[in-house]
Amino acid sequence: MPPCAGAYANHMSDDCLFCAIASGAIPSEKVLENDHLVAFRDIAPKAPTHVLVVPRLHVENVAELAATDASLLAEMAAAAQEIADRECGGEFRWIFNTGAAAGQTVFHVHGHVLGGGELGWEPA
Ligand code: D5M
Repeated sequence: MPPCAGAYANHMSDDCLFCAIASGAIPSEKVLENDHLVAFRDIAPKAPTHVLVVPRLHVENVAELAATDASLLAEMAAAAQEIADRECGGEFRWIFNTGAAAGQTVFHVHGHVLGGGELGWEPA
């Protein structure tokens, strides 16, 4: 069985950075992991806590995930809350960049969990 295993082992995409991180082929600092998702620290953190929550299922963006497997999106929300409970007193910002113009650079859906300090609001 491939190292990513779980129910989504057959739904990986070749040449996808986050599929490779989810499978363990590329190392990351994981903070949470189960059969359906992984969460790991962003390589360029924008807040004291900056974790990416990533489903093992390869879909491009949050709308596609909601349409494909809404319960998996709900699991991602629960994981984000669990991480924020551990690291930021339960309060956090959850961001899904969707499309290149919005800043999406990795086209495997991921929720940014940001917290642990006073966050500004500078979307531009
Ligand atoms: O977010 C993509 C995010 O992915 C961005 O904040 C950097 C992060 N990134 C890129 N490569 C890595 C590795 N190897 N480990 C951890 N984090 C990484 P987007 O919303 O697509 O701009």
